[in-house]
Amino acid sequence: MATKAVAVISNRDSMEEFLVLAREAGYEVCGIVYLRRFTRYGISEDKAREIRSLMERCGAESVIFDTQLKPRHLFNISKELGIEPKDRIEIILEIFKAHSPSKEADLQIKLASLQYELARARERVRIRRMGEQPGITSGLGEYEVDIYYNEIKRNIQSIKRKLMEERRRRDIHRMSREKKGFKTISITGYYSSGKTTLFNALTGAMCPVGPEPFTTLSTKFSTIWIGPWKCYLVDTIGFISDLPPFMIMAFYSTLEEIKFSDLVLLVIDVSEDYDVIKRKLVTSLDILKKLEYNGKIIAVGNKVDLLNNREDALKPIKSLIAEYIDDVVFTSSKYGWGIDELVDKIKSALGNIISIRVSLPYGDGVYEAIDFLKRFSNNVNPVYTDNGVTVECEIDEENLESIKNYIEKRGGNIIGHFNIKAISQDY
Ligand SMILES: Nc1nc2c(ncn2[C@@H]2O[C@H](COP(=O)(O)OP(=O)(O)OP(=O)(O)O)[C@@H](O)[C@H]2O)c(=O)[nH]1
Ligand SMILES: [Mg+2]
Repeated sequence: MATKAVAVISNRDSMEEFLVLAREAGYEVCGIVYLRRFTRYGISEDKAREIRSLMERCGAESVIFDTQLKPRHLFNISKELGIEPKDRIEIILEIFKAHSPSKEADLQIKLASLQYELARARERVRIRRMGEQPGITSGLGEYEVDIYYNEIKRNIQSIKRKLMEERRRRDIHRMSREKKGFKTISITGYYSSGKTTLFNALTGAMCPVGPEPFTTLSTKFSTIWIGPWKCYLVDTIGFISDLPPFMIMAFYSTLEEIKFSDLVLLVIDVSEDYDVIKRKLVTSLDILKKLEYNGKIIAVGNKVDLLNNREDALKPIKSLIAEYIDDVVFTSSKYGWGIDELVDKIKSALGNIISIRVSLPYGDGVYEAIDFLKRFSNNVNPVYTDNGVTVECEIDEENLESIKNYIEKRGGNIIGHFNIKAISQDY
């Protein structure tokens, strides 16, 4: 059952986004009050009256703010309204709580909640002690307040320790992937932009997709071949604007791995308004910077199937994206449009593909050599002739030297190699 709420909006630009978040957190927004600015103590008496009367008129049980409230503001507004409002952070935390799919995500959410609780503990305690709100801290004295405060701190420490263990496990995984020559490609972007749908289109996997925000809460991955590269394709949690730093730390530590990617696909929902696309694009790039990712980015302008007059509609979006990112592909992940072009761009971004012809004499180690080649290529098809084995396959040019050394040590040779791009031009 949705809770009826009055939404207090101070940032009209991102109002739509906030209303989606509110709905997802279980609120039915039955009235909206616009707030131009906060006063020193919170909101003016007039504003409080306006909110109260709207609440009465539409039967709202709750008030939600689209910004983060300072503890003092929260305290005073609660007093003014006779009810404790929820702010943007709590709304997001509620969504995350409702969707948490993994142990690590659980821990992240708990940590973020506790850190937020800690920041506001003293104020909350004071509010509750005034008897206006029943709750776990009602009626506590100063001594108990300290205990409550310290307990939160202890809980935070214990969760941080558990998260460190999880992180160490992920580090070990990552290093073993790197040793095996995997390339890591991370699919990033705003929530609901179509990351998981793209992930599915690229992998053929079936992961849950949905119109509600944060369908993917923890990072999911799959291993696939793209050209001669074994890739570790990662589907990530959606970006969101205006996250306070402590939340970025908590939730986005699952995004830390992005830093180690060889390539980032930044998915952008191009069916949204130009201004929204721009804001989300800039925010996404900002988040990637905060995550210390400095590598290659391919922009994926997704959901083109929703555009009328596609060519015209895409023109301004193309120029906008070109201001920030060199490589862009337009797709409809839902219908599989543009996926082949994207795969070609991914290949160009990952390196230079060349085709080689290896010949090996029969003898000990020929199968080992074939297995060796399979580490560098997905299309190793040996042909057995009277004089030995020949294998034609595509590899990353970077690996040519080490393959050559290995093959020559086993009495074989590489009898020709050519650039794939040069061949396709000849045809
Ligand atoms: N029309 C259309 N809808 C799409 C396309 N790609 C994704 N969608 C829809 O957009 C919604 C969100 O897609 P998801 O793939 O779950 O998006 P996401 O970015 O993974 O979302 P989060 O995991 O919540 O961050 C779903 O309803 C998809 O069916 C597309 O190319 N065209
Ligand atoms: Mg997803």
